[in-house]
Amino acid sequence: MKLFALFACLFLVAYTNAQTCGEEEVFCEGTVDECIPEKWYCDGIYKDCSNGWDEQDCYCPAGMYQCRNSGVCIFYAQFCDFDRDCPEGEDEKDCPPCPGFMCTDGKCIPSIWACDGEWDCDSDEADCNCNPSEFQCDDGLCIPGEYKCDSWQDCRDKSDESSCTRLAKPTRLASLSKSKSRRNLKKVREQRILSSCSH
Ligand SMILES: [Ca+2]
Ligand SMILES: [Ca+2]
Ligand SMILES: [Ca+2]
Ligand SMILES: [Ca+2]
Repeated sequence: MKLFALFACLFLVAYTNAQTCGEEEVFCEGTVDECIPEKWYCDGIYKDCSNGWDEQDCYCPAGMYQCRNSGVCIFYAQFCDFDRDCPEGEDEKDCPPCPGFMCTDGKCIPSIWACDGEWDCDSDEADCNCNPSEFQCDDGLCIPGEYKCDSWQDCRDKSDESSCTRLAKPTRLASLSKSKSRRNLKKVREQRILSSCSH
């Protein structure tokens, strides 16, 4: 019974200490009241807890960050790169705001990718104003007007091929030529993006 009371007491002390750490901190187990920033845990750089607890049981190579709980190893360059690399997302916390277009799923993309006719995240093609010559899919994507009712699905939601009166299927030749022009369209967009990045 005494042993149980001792364990209960130790647990209570550890729990109470853990609770005194801030939200972005971890408690140094085995110490009385030491807390360190999360990013210092298993950072392979320095023993930040006085007893070195933060660098025990770490298996990521030196210079890599070990994500909490999951143990996933990431490079420090993956912090604040607008991609969630740690399962719990601590690599994307407290980061500067997105310099481009912020998608509703948390992804940050260059502004020129928004409303460019290709989905780059969950929301960059919604709420775009199409040119008069374009057709707007129900989900917001703009596609060339001639792609409407051409028996090819161009809108993710198939709205370009719904409400069509004609059912004619494209000839093999027509299909090939359209496929080529679509590939070219994509290539042009990629070149446009690359050239804008190099400036
Ligand atoms: Ca450390
Ligand atoms: Ca990241
Ligand atoms: Ca886009
Ligand atoms: Ca179509």
